[in-house]
Amino acid sequence: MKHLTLAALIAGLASTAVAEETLRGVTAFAAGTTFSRPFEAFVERVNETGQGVVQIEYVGGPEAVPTFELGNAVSAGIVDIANNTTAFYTNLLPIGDALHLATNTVQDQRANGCFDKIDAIHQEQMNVKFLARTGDHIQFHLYLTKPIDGTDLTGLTIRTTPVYNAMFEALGATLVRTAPGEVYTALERGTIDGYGWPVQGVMDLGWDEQTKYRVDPGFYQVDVNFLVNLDRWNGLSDEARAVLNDAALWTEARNADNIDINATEAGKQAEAGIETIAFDADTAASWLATAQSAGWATVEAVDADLAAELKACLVP
Ligand code: 173
Repeated sequence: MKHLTLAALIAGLASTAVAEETLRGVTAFAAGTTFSRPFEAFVERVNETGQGVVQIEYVGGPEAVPTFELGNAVSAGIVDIANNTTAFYTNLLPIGDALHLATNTVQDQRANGCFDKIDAIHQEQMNVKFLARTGDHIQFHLYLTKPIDGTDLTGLTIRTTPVYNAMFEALGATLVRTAPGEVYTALERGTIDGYGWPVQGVMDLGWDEQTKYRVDPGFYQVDVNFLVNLDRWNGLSDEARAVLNDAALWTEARNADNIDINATEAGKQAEAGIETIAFDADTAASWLATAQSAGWATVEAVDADLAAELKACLVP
C-alpha cells in the first residue's frame, strides 16, 4: 500500500512537470470521408508519437462546427486545430484562392519558400499556423446530371465553392454555393444540374447515385490544410511543436499516394455508371485556359503584388 501511494505520488509529480497538451481538432469535411482521412491519420500519428507531450482530441466534422464556420472557430481558438480547405475560409483569407492554382507539390513549396510565405499570410490575416497541406495531385472536375457538348455552361445551375466560381461563371453557369453536406439533397431535388468536386470522394458521399457525367479534363489541385490557432501554437513547448511538425511532414509524404487513388476512384465512378465527357484536345485546352485565366484574375483582384509572388512559387 505504502509503495503504491509513493508510486502514485511520483507519477503525479512527473505529470505536472511535463504537462501534456491536448488540442481539440475538427474537420470541415464529414468525418471518415476522403478529405478527412489524411487528418485522421495525422491525429493517430500524433497520439502515438506525442504521448506525454501533445495529443489531439478529435471532436468530429461539420456536426461539431459547420463547414463555413470552421475558419472562424480556429482563428478565434474555439477549435485548436482544423482540417480545412481555403475555399471554406476565403472570407478570412481572400488570397487563399491562389492555393488551388498550384501546379507543384507541397514539398516543392517547402523547398522554394512558398510554404513559409503561405504560413506568414495565414498567421497575419487569420491568426493560425499553416501546419500542413494535403490533396496534392488531386484535380477538380465538373460533374453533371445532363450532358454538355462543349465548354458553354449557359443555362446550367451548378453547385460551387470559391474553387470553381470564377471558371464556371466565365463559362456562363448560374452558381449556387453550398457546403458538401448539402449537395446530395440539391441533386435529389433537381435544384442543381451539377457540381464541382475533386476526382476523389464522390462515391464516398453517395453522390454517384445522382450523377450521370464527369467532365474531363480535371483542373487545379486540391488544398486541404491543417491550421493551428496561433496563440495555442505559440504557447506549445518546442517538443510539442516538433511532434506536430514531424507528423505534418509524414502526412505530406503520403500525398504521393493520391496518384494511384485517383485512378482507382475514376474506375469506381465508371463502374457506378458515371460516364466521362472527354473533351477533344482543342476544347480541353480552352477549358483549362479559362480555368487558369479566371482563377488567377480572382487572386490578382485581391492583391496583385501578392498574387504575382505566389504565382512565382506555386506555378514555377
Ligand atoms: O467542392 C468543394 O467543396 C471544395 O471546394 C473542395 C475543396 C477541397 C477538397 C474537396 C472539396
